[in-house]
Amino acid sequence: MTERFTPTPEDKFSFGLWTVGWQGRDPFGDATRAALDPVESVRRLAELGAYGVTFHDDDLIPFGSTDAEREGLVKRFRQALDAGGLVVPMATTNLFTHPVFKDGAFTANDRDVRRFALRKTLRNIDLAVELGATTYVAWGGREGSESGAAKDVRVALDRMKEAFDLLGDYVTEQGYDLRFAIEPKPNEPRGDILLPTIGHALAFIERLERPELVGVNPETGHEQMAGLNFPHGIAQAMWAGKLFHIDLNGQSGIKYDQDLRFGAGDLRQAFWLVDLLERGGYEGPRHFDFKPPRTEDYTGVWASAEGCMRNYLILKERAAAFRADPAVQEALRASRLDELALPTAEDGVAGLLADRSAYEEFDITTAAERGMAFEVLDQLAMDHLLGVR
Ligand code: 3MF
Ligand code: MG
Ligand code: MG
Repeated sequence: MTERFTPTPEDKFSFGLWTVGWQGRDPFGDATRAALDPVESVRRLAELGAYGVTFHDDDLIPFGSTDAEREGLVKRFRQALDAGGLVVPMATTNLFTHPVFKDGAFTANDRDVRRFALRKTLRNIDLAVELGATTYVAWGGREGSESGAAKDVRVALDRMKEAFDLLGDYVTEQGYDLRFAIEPKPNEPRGDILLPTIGHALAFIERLERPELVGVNPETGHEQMAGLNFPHGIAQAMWAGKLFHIDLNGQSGIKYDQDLRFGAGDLRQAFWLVDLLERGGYEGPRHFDFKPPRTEDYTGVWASAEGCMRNYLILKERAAAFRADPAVQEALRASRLDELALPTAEDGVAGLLADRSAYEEFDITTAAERGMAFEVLDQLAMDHLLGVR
């Protein structure tokens, strides 16, 4: 492998324990791989050049463990982190596997389930902070329904708001340096999930009591499952100051959540995404939430994890080459990207109304006839992406 695509901790690559640790169980088939010890995951990820590891409470401490077991597991994990030099930038709660969450957690119709979900989350927030996490992700995979009357969505959103307001109160009262990131997904496992896209989540956050504490953790495949353009969604999250974290992976079109390694699936969107993250000042972890296919043994698992990072670094190099190419800069000017950056009416309404060239004398025919030169620009991008320029 080429040296320049070998990751280092400065690249800020992180992985969920549940990604490399996925045993390949799916709705139609049993596990194809043996369980992976989190300590082994930490060791291998450190070797591969990752900087961080993330976890659901249950990834580290199996559901139902005693306090003594919990203590022992956390201690081993911490030792592994120290030995490998890995950090825990983010943690999250599993509010979807146990049958008690079959109708959701923060928005389950059953009030006692909602209270349990909050307690489970608060408990893991303490551990997350103890391990140094500054972001707490909330993916509400079971918050939703399969049928119309089963969920009163407006009321469920009241409960969702109540949950995030309470979590915000808790971290504020505790003085924790921790922000929340909502992870949208349109469906799977529920037929329809609440807060299905980045846009829904951004609008929801503005209704919270402490909106500054809450952002988004968008996942490549989740937006693409809804047929949406992931880089566009990320750009809007960045524009809103809400890109607190990101789940990178691959997806081929509108189908089940594939969780392919980053770069597989829609490669062009991956290229524009890396271009955006690198140019747009995103400083958070480049976090991979993928599933090494169940065809793979552990050699394949680590090759898949390596591939995520390698593809990111290749795309980073390709995007930088695209931006540095004088022909691209010329093509960007020909496509008038510099003009898009100018305010439209800094002269205000009065100035706009007084400007006859804006309307009365505007040469509509000429303006309608001029080409945008986007095809030349896009082919240059393609040439860079394919490595022929
Ligand atoms: C499911 C997901 C989740 C979330 C995780 C929070 C199991 O499609 O993407 O992974 O990412 O629960 O980070
Ligand atoms: Mg996913
Ligand atoms: Mg995810």
